[in-house]
Amino acid sequence: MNQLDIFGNLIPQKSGINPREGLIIIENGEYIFYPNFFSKTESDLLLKGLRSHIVWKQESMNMYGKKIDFPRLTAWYGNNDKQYSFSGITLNPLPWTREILKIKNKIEPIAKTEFNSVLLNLYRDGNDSISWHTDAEKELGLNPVIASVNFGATRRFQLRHIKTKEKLEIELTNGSLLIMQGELQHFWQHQVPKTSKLVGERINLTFRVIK
Ligand SMILES: O=C(O)CCC(=O)C(=O)O
Ligand SMILES: [Mn+2]
Repeated sequence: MNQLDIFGNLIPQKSGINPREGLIIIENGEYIFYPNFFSKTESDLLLKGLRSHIVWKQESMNMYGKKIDFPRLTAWYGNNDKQYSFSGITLNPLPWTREILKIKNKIEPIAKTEFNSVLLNLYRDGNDSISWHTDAEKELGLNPVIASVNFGATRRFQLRHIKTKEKLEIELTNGSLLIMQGELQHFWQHQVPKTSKLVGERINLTFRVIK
């Protein structure tokens, strides 16, 4: 549980791996974390379903005239009037699937947000990753609420304060829910680094509101 000071205010989280759950207030931002939001049975079923029903794509970007593959597979689903552009690519959404809607319906009351799109990432092994970035595209609005759901292998999620370089780490376990909100995207970058550990597949879904 969160710790409160004598005035009843939440004590900001210090650097290091964060095993706490619930609403976590940090400097210049906040997030909500539940390591076991989905049960193991539910998570294993959703991992299998998403693995086979989602149309996974190898997207690439252009860097200095060279085509570079993203180190993971991706997919974009949601309301059909919402396009999304990042890293030089523009995605048109595929229609919601039964599994994605099941997840969306379960997380929306916690996020207090109605999402209209979801970006899915498939990390095939420890060599797949996403490097330092913020989810601060214009179409996400000023202080976006981004709900990230994880199935499969546990991977380490890192946050780094843009100015102070302070680092926080969270183990994103099978069935976990991480909601980034408040000013977080203005002040903190995040990444899931590669790992030399032998890890299996992991599917991450980040639900977003495209304005
Ligand atoms: O896989 C994750 O936990 C993070 C994914 C992410 O940051 C993104 O898709 O923008
Ligand atoms: Mn992100």
